Amino acid sequence: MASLILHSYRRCPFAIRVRMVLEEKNIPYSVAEESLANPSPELLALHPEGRVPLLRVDGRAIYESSVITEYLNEAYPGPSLAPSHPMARAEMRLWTYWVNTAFKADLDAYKYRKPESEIGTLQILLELHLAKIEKALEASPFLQGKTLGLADIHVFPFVRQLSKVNGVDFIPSKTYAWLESILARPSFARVMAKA
Ligand SMILES: N[C@@H](CCC(=O)N[C@@H](CS)C(=O)NCC(=O)O)C(=O)O
Repeated sequence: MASLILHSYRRCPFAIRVRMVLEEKNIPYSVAEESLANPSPELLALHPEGRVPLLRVDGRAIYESSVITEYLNEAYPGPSLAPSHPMARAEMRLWTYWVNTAFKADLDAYKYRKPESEIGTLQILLELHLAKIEKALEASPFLQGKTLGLADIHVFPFVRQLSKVNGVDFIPSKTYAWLESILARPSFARVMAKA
């Protein structure tokens, strides 16, 4: 079996995605905890921007969280975390694209209060984003069906970040319950324990 080393940073939402997949699929791995301000020479040699997460697989390296999660899902046995139908797989990648771009941009602006005068508008934008998640969860307990999948794993670390911002009380009920159910999984407990 390949030896896996994940260059990670405990609080990084992108690294949490990868660690969730490793834990959900019970894949053995070790963590090289990085400092974002002072990345290791190994990371700098393997990643053009010195970012985490980066996964070393024997002598090779891959980065970009969703590239890593899809690789792990395909390369390792156990129930797949991706839907089998090509259209559903495309929709899974659209969830990822959307959270990486629109949701994250508004979340970061809201979190860092930039600009302060726009907080009300940013909250409305975030409420619209959350309504998209809530709508999906009206049809099924997870974003793409009955079981946890890569769409959930890619989206939840950012909803978790929002839930931790002081005074945020506008996460709709199904989205909140979905988040709580993921945070209560043994895999997430292991992710948090093993940084
Ligand atoms: N698109 C990348 C984003 C990774 C990313 O931005 N990681 C942050 C930590 S959460 C990082 O390494 N920042 C350090 C830097 O940009 O120099 C992914 O999906 O893996």
